[in-house]
Amino acid sequence: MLPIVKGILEGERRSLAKAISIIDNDERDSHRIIGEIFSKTGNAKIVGFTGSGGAGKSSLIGKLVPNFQALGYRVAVIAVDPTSPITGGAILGDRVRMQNAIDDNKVFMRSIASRGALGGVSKSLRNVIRILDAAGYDLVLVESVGAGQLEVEISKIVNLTAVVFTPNTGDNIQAVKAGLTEIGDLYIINKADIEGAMALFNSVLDLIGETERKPVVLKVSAKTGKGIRELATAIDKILRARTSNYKEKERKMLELELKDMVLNRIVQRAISMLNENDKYFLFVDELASKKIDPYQAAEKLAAVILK
Ligand SMILES: Nc1nc2c(ncn2[C@@H]2O[C@H](COP(=O)(O)OP(=O)(O)OP(=O)(O)O)[C@@H](O)[C@H]2O)c(=O)[nH]1
Ligand SMILES: [Mg+2]
Repeated sequence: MLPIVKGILEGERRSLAKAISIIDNDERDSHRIIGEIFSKTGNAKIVGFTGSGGAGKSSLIGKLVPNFQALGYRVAVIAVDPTSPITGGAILGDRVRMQNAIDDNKVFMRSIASRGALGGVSKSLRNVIRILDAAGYDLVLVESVGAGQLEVEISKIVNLTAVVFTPNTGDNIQAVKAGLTEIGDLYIINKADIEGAMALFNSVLDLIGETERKPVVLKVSAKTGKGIRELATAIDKILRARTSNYKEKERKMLELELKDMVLNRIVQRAISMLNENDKYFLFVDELASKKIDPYQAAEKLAAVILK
């Protein structure tokens, strides 16, 4: 067993931090580490928090953590930051924001970078969660910004997606409609203490309430703390109600992951096969001199490679 793996299994923070860096930077040892801890994973429940920048995700998480701890969870937080590297300012700001509420020795917090590629984030996130899971954290909260493809990817990894809306960041019903209706299991209207929260709450209820999944919609304020305990209870309740689905969901996730990884290897292999095949450049020549059209060229070349 690698010494770092021993540290992970003992929940030793320095080993955890180091292992997460190794995973996130896709260093050589990452495969061995995952290989050695994999059989000890599968216990953690994962909740994603998504929503526009400034919606209050970090503030909410900060207030939720002690409530989850009171419910008996060992909590870890991962901020997926697609723009800034690990040393960037975002997580520092978040730390300050979360600080009041969080006892640093009981919660593990970390941000992961993504280096642009979507696949990179998913891979990093899955494996970082495995590290935390093996270390005994049984509730992992994942913060990510936005409503794009990244959130859809993340929603495949987490057990529950909470979408955070707020009246003052231009969130309106259009934003709700734009994709987020599909990924949310829980909709949180944050900043209930400011103007417009009730109207937004009602609009979201109208829109979401009609969908088949009937997700929960809650109004809270991370600032005043109103509704936070109820929110923690609601999340806990959904997680418990779904326990029977976990094995099934985990299986699906593993299937997707395996497919991704195999396809990746095949693509890499195919690219080198193409580059090494003389016919490739012959076809390019023929294309350039208009002797063949792209469809025919692709068809013939693929047949040569796949032969
Ligand atoms: N009035 C009010 N302000 C809040 C509330 N929750 C958060 N804020 C403020 O909103 C701002 C953004 O909060 P964050 O928690 O950083 O929001 P975020 O969604 O994590 O932001 P990003 O990580 O940048 O996407 C901060 O200034 C908070 O103090 C709330 O319930 N009411
Ligand atoms: Mg934040």
